[in-house]
Amino acid sequence: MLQGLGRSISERKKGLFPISFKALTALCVRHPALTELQGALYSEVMEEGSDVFYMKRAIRLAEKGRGRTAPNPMVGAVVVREGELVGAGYHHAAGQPHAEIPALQAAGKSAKGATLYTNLEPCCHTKKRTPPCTEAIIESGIVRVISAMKDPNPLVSGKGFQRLSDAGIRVEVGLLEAEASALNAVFIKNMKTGLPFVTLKAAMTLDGRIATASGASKWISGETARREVDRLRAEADAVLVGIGTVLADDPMLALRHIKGRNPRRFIIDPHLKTPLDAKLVTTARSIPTVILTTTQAAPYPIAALKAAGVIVRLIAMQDGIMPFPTILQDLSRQGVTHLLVEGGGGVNGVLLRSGCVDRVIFYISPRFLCGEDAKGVVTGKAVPRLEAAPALEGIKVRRMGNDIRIEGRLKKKQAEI
Ligand code: AOF
Ligand code: ZN
Repeated sequence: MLQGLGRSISERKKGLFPISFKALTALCVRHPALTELQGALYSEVMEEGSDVFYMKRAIRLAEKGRGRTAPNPMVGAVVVREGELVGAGYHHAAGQPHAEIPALQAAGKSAKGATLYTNLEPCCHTKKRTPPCTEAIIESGIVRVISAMKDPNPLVSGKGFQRLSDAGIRVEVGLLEAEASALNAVFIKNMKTGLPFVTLKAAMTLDGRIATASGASKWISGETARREVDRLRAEADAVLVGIGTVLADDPMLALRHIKGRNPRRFIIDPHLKTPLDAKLVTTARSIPTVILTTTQAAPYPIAALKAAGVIVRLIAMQDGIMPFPTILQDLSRQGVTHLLVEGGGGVNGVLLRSGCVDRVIFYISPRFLCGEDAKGVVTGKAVPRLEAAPALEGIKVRRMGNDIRIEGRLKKKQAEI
């Protein structure tokens, strides 16, 4: 197991292996080309052997499962004995062993008397795909378990820690909890609400437009940003647009620049206007397409769409609209854990006003489309008061080529907290 975790310089640069101050200095002396990167590399420095050092390593290992573990969380584990790392592992995919198992296997007899670091509470529940990790930990002779956070899964939540301490293991919880919760934000939302995590993504100009008056939008953002959108698509298990976007752009919503798993494609189409020759329809047999419509849709296209391999779901209307919370419940029933919304202004507006968005990622191109006949990024009825404006927190800003990327989590309104 440890062999697969080689400590090459490139991996260190990617931050997979936090490095000690001494080791980094020696590395820079040996490889003068690294001097330029020293600033960035020093931010990775932390005291080797500290609890934080090993927990960071567990979190970085967990991240290796990104995009493959749904509906499970990303989890990493390391085993440390007398200051020496003797085992490491991570959860590769749902149905496969949990992170603790390969870490303990690699440690073998050295696990006796050792400490296990993991970013999530070890599981203790049975009647599931894999056996409970708590029993493997107890049998291995581990004496101390450090976890970043409780498992939000009600079948575990605190019971895993209890089982370990009942067996005489020292349990410490909460180290780097903020990082660990951010890492598994999707899993936490799924467990706590039963609904998919929603990321709203858009590419716009500096004046908040996503297309010219005639609908031209290819391409607002540059290639670096567009590549990242592919990564977002590969990470989510579903992508959603409104019928307006289908009619204006005829999008494919598939990975274009990178290899990976394509998400299922969902269209909100209340009156069933999706053309039979739309790319989302003609490719439905290779990448699933689902149309969310209402009982008001004309019956005949349903049969034609189904014949083309499209799945059609009827959503109950409420006050003449398809309520987004109902849509999310339906997606959850179809096994969606993370929804990426790439809607036009209409869908973006409905979603932001409905309070159903968890995270926003906008790419801003330093250009202007100059005028209200160009399509806006968020349209529909404006919020009546400044205090009612949906707002972001935990903002991250990054430059991507010529574009600016801004990401944030939607602040919960007082009533929702
Ligand atoms: C851990 N370590 O690596 C993971 C955990 O269906 P299963 O057997 O894979 O169990 C899934 C549940 O186990 C999941 O909902 C979560 O509570 C926990 N995930 N726990 O100790 C791991 N992936
Ligand atoms: Zn487990």
